[in-house]
Amino acid sequence: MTNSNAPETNDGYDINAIQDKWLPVWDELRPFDSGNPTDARPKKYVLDMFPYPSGDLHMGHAEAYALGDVIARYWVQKGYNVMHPIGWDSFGLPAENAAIKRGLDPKGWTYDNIAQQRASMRRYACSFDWDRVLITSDSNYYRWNQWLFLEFYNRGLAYRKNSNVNWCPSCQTVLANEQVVQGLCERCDSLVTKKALTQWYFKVTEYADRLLDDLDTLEGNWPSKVLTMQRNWIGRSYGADVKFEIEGRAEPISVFTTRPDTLFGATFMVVAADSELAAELVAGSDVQVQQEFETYLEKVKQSNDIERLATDRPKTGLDSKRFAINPINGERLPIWISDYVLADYGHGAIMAVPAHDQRDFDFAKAMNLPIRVVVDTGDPSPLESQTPTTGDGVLINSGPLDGLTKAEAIAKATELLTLQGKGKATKNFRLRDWLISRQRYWGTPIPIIHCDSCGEVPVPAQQLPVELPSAAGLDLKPKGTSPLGGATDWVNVSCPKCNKPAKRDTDTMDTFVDSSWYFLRFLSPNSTTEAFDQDLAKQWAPVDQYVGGVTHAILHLLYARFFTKVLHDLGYLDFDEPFTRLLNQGMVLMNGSAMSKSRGNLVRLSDQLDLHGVDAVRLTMAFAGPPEDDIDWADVSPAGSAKFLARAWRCASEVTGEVGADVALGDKNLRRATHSFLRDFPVAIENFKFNVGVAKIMELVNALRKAIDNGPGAADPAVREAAETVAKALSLFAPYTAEDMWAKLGHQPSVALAGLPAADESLLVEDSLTAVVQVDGKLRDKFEVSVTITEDELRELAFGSENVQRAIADREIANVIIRAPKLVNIATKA
Ligand code: ANZ
Ligand code: ZN
Repeated sequence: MTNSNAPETNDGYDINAIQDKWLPVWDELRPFDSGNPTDARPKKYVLDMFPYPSGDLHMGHAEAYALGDVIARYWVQKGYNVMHPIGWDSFGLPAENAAIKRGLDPKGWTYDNIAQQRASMRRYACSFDWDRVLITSDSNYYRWNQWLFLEFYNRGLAYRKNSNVNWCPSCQTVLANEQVVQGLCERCDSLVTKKALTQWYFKVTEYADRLLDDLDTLEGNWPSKVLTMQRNWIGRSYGADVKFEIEGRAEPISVFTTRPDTLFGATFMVVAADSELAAELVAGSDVQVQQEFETYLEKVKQSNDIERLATDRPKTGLDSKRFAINPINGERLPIWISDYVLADYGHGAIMAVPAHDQRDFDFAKAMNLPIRVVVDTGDPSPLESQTPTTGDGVLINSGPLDGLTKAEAIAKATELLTLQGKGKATKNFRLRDWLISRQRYWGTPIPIIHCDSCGEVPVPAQQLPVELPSAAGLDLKPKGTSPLGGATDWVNVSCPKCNKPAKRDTDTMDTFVDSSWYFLRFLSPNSTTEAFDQDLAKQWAPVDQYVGGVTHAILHLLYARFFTKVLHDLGYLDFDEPFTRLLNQGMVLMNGSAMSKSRGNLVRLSDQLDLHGVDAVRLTMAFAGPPEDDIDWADVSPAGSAKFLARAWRCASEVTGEVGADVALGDKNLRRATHSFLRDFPVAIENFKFNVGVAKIMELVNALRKAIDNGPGAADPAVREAAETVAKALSLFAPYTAEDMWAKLGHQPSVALAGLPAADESLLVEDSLTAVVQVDGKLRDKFEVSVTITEDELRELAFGSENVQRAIADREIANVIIRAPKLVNIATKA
């Protein structure tokens, strides 16, 4: 396979020939198999986030898999049995939309792409264990999604409810909160609206506290940015639920507040416009209010949560003409209706304290409502400065709370309310339950049958999998109801309980279900009897090192953590965090922006590989900078990488010393360079400083080159030692070149298994040290000298020193003691 775009051969270094030579050898050798039960090496599980098969590999994959491979190959070199599997996250909208656009079956399209990606990964020399592969759209995978769903269902962790859900009018499907990005559909960028629908949920909120608290155990091993994002997403706030009696309503209304200390400053109440409560309050008000409300609600439905919560947005709303009673002082408060209060947070209603909350302040101003200051923070009064104060201070205008600090007043107010049965301390989460049903074809069918007599009936375990019917004859175009409804033969079944005619649930699962436990499936990817092998999970899991994009910092990681905790509680796992260590790599940009076809700055990986060779591209990815940073492909030099690789390769081809010659006889300086490399390189790699690791290899190659040309020469055993070390280290980044070097050095493949020895500490003593010269017991001079300095050289230095000569003056020398390399002691005759 010669290529017309082949890089310059760089003096005999022909990367295309090298690639063609070694790929089949590795296929034969399978150096990265991890399945041998008698393998005595310690275990390590390194996992790269698996890709969507939405086309061939691109530059982003090239970066991610190059970096993940450095880690996996490093631990192999360090003597570990590394499990490094790969699979495809192959269900989901991207495949389905692409298939619809091209008029193809999502299945054919998906599996073609998988074949292409698999071939590219092989060419890219990823150190995957090719016996551990999974594809989530295989029924032998998704049947376990169904099994897990039923496990959850039986424990009350999967349930159906009707509520206002995020709806993408273009994808014609519901979206999880996490899939709404700044109010837009994550997939197609359409404005997301709300729709009342009955949907399936996983009860993530039951795990909210643990999902939050256990983040502390990941501190230091996960990027702190990701921990912060998870914490904010879960969003626990402590505060109080406070009950307000409502005039003309039997039941009081509860509000959630983080500031019960400000109860005396509440001057009105606000109810979310799209809540049932608002509709009910309005129904009990006058006709004019009812008409205004209807118009207002229509408008509110057009906007999303982000807009609604924005502080800089002009406030809108209407007076319900109903009244609430403040439980702390019996004050009568008007109830307003607005969209800045969300229906599904807290209780969908708030007590408004305009003096100490920005949005309440803006609303009070807009609607001309009273403002009462109750905390003196030392800042100018909100009434004068037109800015609410939110800080700590001393309570005023607050009866029994007067004189207390904010914290004291929060405690006291909560206590008073509790005593009177009008409130209690509580906490609230931003996290919502996970909406998992989708009205789309290409996903895991939900294993539930709906029967008119029995209601929801789980599909019996022995009837799993519920296979996805063929797409032939189905209209896959989004239309608001699942395309599976059209598969009448499939839908109509008899009820497993009563045998009467019943219907299958036609929704499919969110693909985040698939990726929430796939890391466990890799332990026994082909098992037809269980989702994963529990004994193997004990041995291998959790994942020691997870590598992937920061785009999955919230939802995927949160869901995988949730699944792990549930499986732990169900007794299937003996750990409850899935990923011990996490590395997020940055993005690959071109001229400052993300690559995209429409922007015209797309760089094709296959072109880069043809142009520079696999190794140069991989090395460039690792050398570009810290892995968390973005790489601008316009700023890096794969051609420079190729040149360096050629230089390293030539060194190996020039080595003439015998394999197995006694290295102790080799050149000391070069040996020291090799062993300080062996000391520093692992530190760099284990701290994800891959660019530093590459720089260290470059230094060693320089030393090696110098030793061959102007030093002890190509036959010196230290030269062989250095060249072999370069090949081993380089195998992490440039596996083809490294393998070829290894062969040139007279070894059998594979260099990947050669092992990186520990540094020989005895060779690492300082290169130079300070020698001192004493004359008659007094220190007269100091020199930086080489540790290998001879006695004669040291004598010459000492007697050449002006300071020493002055100290001796014209006296006669009685005695000279020289202890190279440290000391010269001169005694004169008195
Ligand atoms: C009175 C108050 C006074 C508040 C004050 C804040 C400052 P976090 O921290 O995000 O949990 N709130 C409660 N439910 C809401 C809803 N459904 N939609 C919009 N806002 C809501 O925020 C809790 C605070 O957000 C609560 O405390 C409430 O306003 C408001 F000086 O109550 B506060
Ligand atoms: Zn039935």
